[in-house]
Amino acid sequence: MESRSALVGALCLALLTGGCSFGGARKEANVSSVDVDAQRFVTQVVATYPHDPAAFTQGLELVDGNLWESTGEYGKSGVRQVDRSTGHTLRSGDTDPTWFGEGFTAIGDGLAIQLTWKAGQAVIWDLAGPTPVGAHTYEGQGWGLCRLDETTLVMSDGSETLTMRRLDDLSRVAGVRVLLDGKPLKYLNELECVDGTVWANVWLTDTIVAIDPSTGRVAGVVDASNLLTDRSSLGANDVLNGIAHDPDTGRFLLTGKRWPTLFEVVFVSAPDQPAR
Ligand SMILES: [Ca+2]
Repeated sequence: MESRSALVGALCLALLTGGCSFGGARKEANVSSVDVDAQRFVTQVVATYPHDPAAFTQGLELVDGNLWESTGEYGKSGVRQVDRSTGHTLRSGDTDPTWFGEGFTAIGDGLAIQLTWKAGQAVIWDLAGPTPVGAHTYEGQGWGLCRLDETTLVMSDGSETLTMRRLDDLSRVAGVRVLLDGKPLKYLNELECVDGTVWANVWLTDTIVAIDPSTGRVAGVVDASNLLTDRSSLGANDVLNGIAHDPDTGRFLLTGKRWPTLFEVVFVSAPDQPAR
């Protein structure tokens, strides 16, 4: 039931139509108009798995059922395929040590793109290695990346603006300003595209938002603060960062920078969600 609720939620947020129900484990919430405030959700943990506490997670994505992670920091950046159940790295490749790895998404044909923070280089990876086989360049900072459709990628840069980019060369096509309850929402970081909705976690917070990329409107806000209760081993920058959607279950995999745990979750309506 939970997985169905999460899947329905993602679809409803994408469509922004009335009559959809979210998070059947709690009361229903309906999107009746594009003008209403964003709906509020919380995370409900279905399962937990180990996560490499040395991994500075910058991107998380399931590619053909395999979990891939991009990591950051100078001299430590790379991409890796991870055994979901153990957290062990199955295979990995190192990013140029002078580049700081950031967001990651698969682009088909066994390839993926990894952004870098300030280098303006988007590394093209052949996931069979994984081996870097080329790069695109871009202006400004690179933070998060996901594939919206067959030809379009969505990219964040830490601001309140998402840019749509061509999948084949990462050139900028358009930009959209993201608004939460009518106000700009900056620090958009790791992204996950699910059926036309862009999910983004907000840097330095436990908040994930669901964005309609055609308008920039935030349709849903997820409070994920219940995931990692013991943060005594973490530093100030070791925050929630990593969203991967599992199309087989409708659930999401979430983790953070140097977090010891990967969480499998569904999003359910917040208990104080106002009736609509
Ligand atoms: Ca992702």
